[in-house]
Amino acid sequence: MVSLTHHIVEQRRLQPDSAEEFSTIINRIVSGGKSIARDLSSAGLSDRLGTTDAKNVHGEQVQRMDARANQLFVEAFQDCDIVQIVVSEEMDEPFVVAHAEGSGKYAVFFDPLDGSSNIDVNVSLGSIFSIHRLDSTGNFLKAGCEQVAGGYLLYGASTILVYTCGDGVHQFTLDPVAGEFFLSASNVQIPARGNIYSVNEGNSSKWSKNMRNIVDYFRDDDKETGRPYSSRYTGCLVADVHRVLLKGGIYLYPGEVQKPEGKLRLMYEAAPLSFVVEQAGGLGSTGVERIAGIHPKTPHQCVPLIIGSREDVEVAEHFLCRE
Ligand code: AHM
Ligand code: MG
Repeated sequence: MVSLTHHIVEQRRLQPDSAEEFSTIINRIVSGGKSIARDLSSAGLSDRLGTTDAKNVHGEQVQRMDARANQLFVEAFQDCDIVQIVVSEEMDEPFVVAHAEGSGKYAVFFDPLDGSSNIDVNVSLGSIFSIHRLDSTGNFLKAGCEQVAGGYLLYGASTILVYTCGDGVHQFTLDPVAGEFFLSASNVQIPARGNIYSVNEGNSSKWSKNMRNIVDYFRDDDKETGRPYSSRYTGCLVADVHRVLLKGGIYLYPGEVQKPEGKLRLMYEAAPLSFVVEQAGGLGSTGVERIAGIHPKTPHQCVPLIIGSREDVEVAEHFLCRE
């Protein structure tokens, strides 16, 4: 069995020094993720379910486990001297790591607990991460195509970690007895086309006509292209995109007429997941441009997201470019 630590050292795309630094960062992410997995597995027995009184920067009610997951990731980096900045969905301002202030080369972006409306009902959740290198001016807001690595943890029937550092997509499964992640799939490839579409159709009255046409297209009957597709939506982006990664198909969280930027966040949702999916041969798009090419203006900016099998995303882009 190949452990995660061993696998990282072997990554061909990384220079020896950055392989060591990357390994340090991933190990800290893993340590936060393992604590979250442990807390989730007994959340109903502790006082970890339910909401706090706080709202996050996006105006969403913060769940107790959101706050806990954020705290666990921040703690994991508190004494790290190579990560200078931690950005999280649950913190309005970037957290500056005292040990690395002015010298740390990296910034790490987190959605600490993705799909947190699933906590109270025991459905899958995830954590998403993205690692960037600061440039010479200290700028950490870089386009997705400049990520050092991106990936996610998925807390489902088992806990898995999926990551890419630009040399393919690799999946690891947590052995709960050993407390370690071991390689469970390497060089994951997404099918060129799938038969699943994943979208919150309850929002369809808020979409543009072309957006509604996309979903109608996937629901239409057409033997040659394998339609109608099946609909699957858990409300956890990580779980829904992971299904699409393995089985093929398309996940959409579009903009709305009154809210064209959509709901999902560029730096810690759309960009890292697009890095993973594109490394597996798929596409991550807003519908009119590639997610990987967007230059962020703010740490918490939102983008529409259409992601998945290349041919399926291209169909959606084709509809939207008529707008
Ligand atoms: P979160 O990170 O605060 O949980 O929000 C992101 C989640 C995604 O996981 C999911 O795909 C989407 O929001 C669900 O939103 P909706 O309930 O509007 O369908
Ligand atoms: Mg999220």
